[in-house]
Amino acid sequence: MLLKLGMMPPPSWKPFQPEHDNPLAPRESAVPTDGSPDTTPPNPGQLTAPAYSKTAPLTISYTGVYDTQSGLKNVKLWVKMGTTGAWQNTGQTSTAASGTFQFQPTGDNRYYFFLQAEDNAGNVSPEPTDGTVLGNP
Ligand SMILES: [Ca+2]
Repeated sequence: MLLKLGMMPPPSWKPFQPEHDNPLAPRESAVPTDGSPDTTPPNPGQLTAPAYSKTAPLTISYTGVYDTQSGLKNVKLWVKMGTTGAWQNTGQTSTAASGTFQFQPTGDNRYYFFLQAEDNAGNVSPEPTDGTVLGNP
């Protein structure tokens, strides 16, 4: 009679129970806690510019830009030159929730400034219009 002996497990042997592969274990998730996609544009905050300046460039300060879901991507500075000018994107952007822009005026005139904000989900706050900014229809 041939006996074949197997290895006996040591006394401390326990069934293998991986801690991290348990499908019933709670897991962290990258999905927002409320599970909803971000469809809301950021709050574009407020900006302040000097009422009158004899020096250039003009310093435009802003504060209070935020997005509560996907987070702020950037803010853009828009400008309007003169009361009859067209709103233009200056091309200046910032990723900070508050800060300053330096704007180089092209001559004596009245300049209007506006902030437009974008979040990380691609939502963008409205572009400026005379109606929304100056109250002129
Ligand atoms: Ca948002």
